[in-house]
Amino acid sequence: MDLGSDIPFLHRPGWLSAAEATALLAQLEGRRDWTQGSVRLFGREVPEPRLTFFEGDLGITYTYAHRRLEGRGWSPELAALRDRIRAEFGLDANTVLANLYRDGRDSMGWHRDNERELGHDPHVASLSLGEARDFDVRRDADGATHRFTLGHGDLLWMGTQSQTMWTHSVPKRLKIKKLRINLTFRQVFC
Ligand SMILES: O=C(O)CCC(=O)C(=O)O
Repeated sequence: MDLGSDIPFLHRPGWLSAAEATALLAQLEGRRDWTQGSVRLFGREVPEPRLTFFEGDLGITYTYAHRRLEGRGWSPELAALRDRIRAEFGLDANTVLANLYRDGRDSMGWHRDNERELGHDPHVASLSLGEARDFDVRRDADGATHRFTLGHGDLLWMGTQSQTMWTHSVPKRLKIKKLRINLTFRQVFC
């Protein structure tokens, strides 16, 4: 089915210039706070198939899949991106959750970003760096799907109803040997 423009996702290829994206990728790759979290699924602790770190305003907490993340302030480079996103999309992001996919074996299953603290209609700005990966979205109403391929420096805006009427995923791609980093800027309401 051709979803045309009837879709609350906006793909902005090259939102960051290649030079900006490459510098940011190198900086983020070198961070020491990447961790492999685990989530509780059906009563079992399961390691996440990716690494993550979290930044946010001091005192902000965000919990997903029983994993509690705490804001301890912002690094200058991510604060600058947060401000740019705020100016361009009007999203008052006070947190960023970063995902590192070591290669195509890392992935993210179908889900929505709809935790209670994200409010009744969460909007998310998602920035991709490194290896291009597919990003699939699926509409609840009829199961229609659409695939984006998110490349180095691309921004994906997930707007109104993107988290209430749709799910999304990053499927495994076993032929991909290189790393990708994704930053999801979110507004957490206390
Ligand atoms: O890696 C991506 O592009 C998506 C990340 C995502 O879905 C999430 O953090 O909830």
